[in-house]
Amino acid sequence: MSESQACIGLGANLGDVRAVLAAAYAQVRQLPGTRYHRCSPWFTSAPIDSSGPDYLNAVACFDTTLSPQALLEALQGIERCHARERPYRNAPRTLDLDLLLYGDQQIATSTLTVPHPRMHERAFVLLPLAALLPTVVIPGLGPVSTLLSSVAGQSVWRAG
Ligand code: PH2
Ligand code: MG
Ligand code: MG
Repeated sequence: MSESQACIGLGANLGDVRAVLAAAYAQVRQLPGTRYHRCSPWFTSAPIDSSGPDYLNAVACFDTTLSPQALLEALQGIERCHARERPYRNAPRTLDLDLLLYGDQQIATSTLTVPHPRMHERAFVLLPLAALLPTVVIPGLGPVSTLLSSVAGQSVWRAG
């Protein structure tokens, strides 16, 4: 079966974010059909188009034989384990797991858009992604290093 490199964004700003993100990442590492897991450093940032406390974010990547849709559903299952609620768009959340990249594929279905449609506008995604995969190219958008310059005004700092 063919294997692709997937990148996911992890984020949270409600509750015990460090504990929940650590537990969620451990669950991601256990997903069937995934191997060679790597995670960026953790970053803190103020909510962008959202509200509540500061967010803790990271990007993880791994090789997987799961299809994009199967991976999306697995990530949503982990979100549900951690009491993720969706009362309104961009509401503060106990856990957010976003499928950012799936190999070099561009996907647009009713349930999934890859690359994630707003990832190139968000320093809290691009900085950890660049720390993990400095030469990655976001399909249709360009190298992460180039995209970073357009989000230079957003304040994101390495979590202590
Ligand atoms: N996620 C959002 C909206 N805004 N802001 C920060 N700083 N970090 C996030 O993860 C985040 C956000 C929607 O998923
Ligand atoms: Mg998100
Ligand atoms: Mg999400």
